[in-house]
Amino acid sequence: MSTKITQQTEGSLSLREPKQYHVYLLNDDYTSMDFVIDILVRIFHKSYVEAELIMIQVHQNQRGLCGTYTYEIAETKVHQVSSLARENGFPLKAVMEEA
Ligand code: TYC
Repeated sequence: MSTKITQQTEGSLSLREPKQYHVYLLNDDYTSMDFVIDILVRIFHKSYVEAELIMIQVHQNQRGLCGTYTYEIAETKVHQVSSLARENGFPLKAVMEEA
């Protein structure tokens, strides 16, 4: 009986705590630094100063962490980056990875 209660508790805990996904921006040679900062402020809700630091991190190390979200939110951010980038003629890409 106590085993069953434990299993049920663990089961409902895993329902309440969905997996988390890191979203990273990738470096490229063509997207402007200002556009990347703008994406970080608008899509990832960073302050201007934080956005500048993340942009420089991506520029130097090829990728940088923008945020950690549930699957659907992470997927939406990745799509928003692609469509805003495409609309503005930049190849900027974001990727997601299980945290
Ligand atoms: N490397 C780009 C440049 O020199 C700037 C850049 C930074 C592009 C971050 C993409 O995710 C990126 N203009």
